[in-house]
Amino acid sequence: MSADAFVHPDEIRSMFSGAMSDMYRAEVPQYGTLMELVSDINQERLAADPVLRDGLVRSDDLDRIDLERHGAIRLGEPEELFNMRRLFAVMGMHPVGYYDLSVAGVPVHSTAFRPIDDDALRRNPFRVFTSLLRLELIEDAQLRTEAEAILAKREIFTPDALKLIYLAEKNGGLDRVQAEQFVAEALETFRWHSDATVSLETYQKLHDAHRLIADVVCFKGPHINHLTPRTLDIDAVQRAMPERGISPKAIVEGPPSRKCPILLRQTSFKALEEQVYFVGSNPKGTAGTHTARFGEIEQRGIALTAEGRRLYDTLLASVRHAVQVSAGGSNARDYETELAERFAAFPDDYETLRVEKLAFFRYSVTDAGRDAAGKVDRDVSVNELVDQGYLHADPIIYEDFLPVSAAGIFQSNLGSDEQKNYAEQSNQDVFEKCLGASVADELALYAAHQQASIDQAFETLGIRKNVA
Ligand code: OOG
Ligand code: NI
Repeated sequence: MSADAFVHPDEIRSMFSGAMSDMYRAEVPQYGTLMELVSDINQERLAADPVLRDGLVRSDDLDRIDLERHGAIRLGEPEELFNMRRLFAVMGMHPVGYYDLSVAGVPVHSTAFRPIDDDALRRNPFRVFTSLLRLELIEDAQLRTEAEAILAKREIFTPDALKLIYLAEKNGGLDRVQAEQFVAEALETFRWHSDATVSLETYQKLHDAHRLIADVVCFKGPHINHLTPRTLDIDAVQRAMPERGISPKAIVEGPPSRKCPILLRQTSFKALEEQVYFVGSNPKGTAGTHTARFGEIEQRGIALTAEGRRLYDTLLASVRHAVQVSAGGSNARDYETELAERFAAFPDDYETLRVEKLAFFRYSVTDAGRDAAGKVDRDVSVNELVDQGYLHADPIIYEDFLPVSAAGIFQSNLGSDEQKNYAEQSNQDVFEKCLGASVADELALYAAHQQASIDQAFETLGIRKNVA
């Protein structure tokens, strides 16, 4: 079959994220309410800020402003992760980054399946934060064996989904009919099932070991546990949630509000208590409840270099050391004040972020640079070219996640300050073996992106390649 007959992976991803959004809104009506709130506030911000609006028009983002940016799932077994990688690859989503959440008391490690190229991100930015349960962190050996046996019995992919993944790998793509079928079959894996696969007693035991373990082990599949649209004003959405009957987590995760946004800010509404049925003596099962699914919003800023990231991590750790926010959030104000004060040490203008190499930028040649092409001094530096007005620098947006924030999102949805101290630590090698591939290094991706823009600009200017 010719490549033309294949549906582009970016298009399959759009079909899939659209179908997932419809499914999730139908399953979790409060998520629909959050989407409406986000859209209203985005419209207000756009009307009030023509510069912001023009920027989004220029970057061709305006039409897609309300689209979901990410979702999350939690898997139980290595083979599930292996096949999930194959499934996401059909949609142009590849594993980027390794996140060890055990250091934050959550017994999982994770990656993000996401589009990598700029064009692919622009066409549809949808990504899925994917965690793998670390059963070895269950201390009770008998319970661990029981959990393993339960997971070994489940198959989270439909036979047709597996067949279509295989076909896509073999032929290099899917045609229209296959792509539509693939999306419908893939969706089944992410669907909510109110029938648990275990008895209430087993659920309770796993739940006592860690709430998250029960969420992963006791159900037929890795139900999508949240979706996350982009907001242009996260503080406004956080404030307005209660007016629409939505109960937000206590604080916004990530950096404070700034003139030049960095990395990622996110907040969520608390997971809902849902009716489920456990395996029991009567045919319908034993009625009970489970808390898992929620809604989240995010706002992204510039990607930081390793040095910038170190500064961010140090400042954030000092804030968290000074103020621990309780699940009730009674001291959320103190936390916000502390956050704002400590982050005053993080430069808040793009020029300083760039010159001090704290963040990544995409360089392009200005009109003046084009006029000067071929006449520019060959040994000139990137900074000099910017100062001379020949190069322009735009922020490269952070497309990944933050482990401390992710842990905060997990924690707020475990319904308590549940914290376990796990002795075993980070194990990227084991994760990559389960995945059947290595994860891309996100910092290397941003650095390559920046360097490619410099190479391109230097070529346009007619000078040798240089390093930022
Ligand atoms: C994932 C939590 C992490 C984020 O946005 O940082 C996450 C989960 O609860 O499964 O989605
Ligand atoms: Ni999330």
